[in-house]
Amino acid sequence: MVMKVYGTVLSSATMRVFAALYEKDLEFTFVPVNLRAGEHKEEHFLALNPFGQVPAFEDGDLKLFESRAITQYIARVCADKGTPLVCEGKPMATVGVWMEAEAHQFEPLAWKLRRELVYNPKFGMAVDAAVVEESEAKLAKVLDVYEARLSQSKYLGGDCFTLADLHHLPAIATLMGTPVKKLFDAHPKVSAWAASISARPAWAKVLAMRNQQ
Ligand SMILES: N[C@@H](CCC(=O)N[C@@H](CS)C(=O)NCC(=O)O)C(=O)O
Repeated sequence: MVMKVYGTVLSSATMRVFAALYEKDLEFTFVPVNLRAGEHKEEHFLALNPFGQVPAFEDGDLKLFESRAITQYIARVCADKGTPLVCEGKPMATVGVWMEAEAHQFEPLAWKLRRELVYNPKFGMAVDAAVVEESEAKLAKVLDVYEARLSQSKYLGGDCFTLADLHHLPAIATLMGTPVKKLFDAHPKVSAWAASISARPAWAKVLAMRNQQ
């Protein structure tokens, strides 16, 4: 049974799932969901994700939502394929710490900055300069912590690329095209890490899907 991803190539959460599938060299079916038409709030989609958000995921009779839970399922159920992405025992505890850091320290600020600097201008909405200034200042502090971590190990979870790194890819791809890039440039280890994870062939496949849109 081929896994199915419901979402859109413009959604960072959906891109996270594609990245995990490509790292694992898995075939999958992509079912586009038209957010502009509100398809994600329709009954048939709410049966897949009751929060009415993309992505949603099916593997046979298993239905999942929340991109980070989906990537963890893919990594564990296909442990013998492609890039490991997770590990066992004590090392996995550290990977878990950095997956949480991405979700709770990095992404909320990265999202505010993407909204203000990319999506609001795109949809003709005003940019709140105070939100940008405050979020940049807070993200700089988060990146100070990342800089210290990446001075100890090549990747956030340790010596290997894992989901802790992969989960950052969609936000980094967008932020690098905004003035927020300067915050990364000011952190040499973070900057080198961001460049190295962004150069992965699996991520290039995700970007190619987005660019075909
Ligand atoms: N925590 C969720 C976030 C999902 C999410 O925010 N999806 C966005 C697209 S990236 C969405 O569906 N937005 C439309 C909406 O909320 O109505 C995940 O990681 O899957």
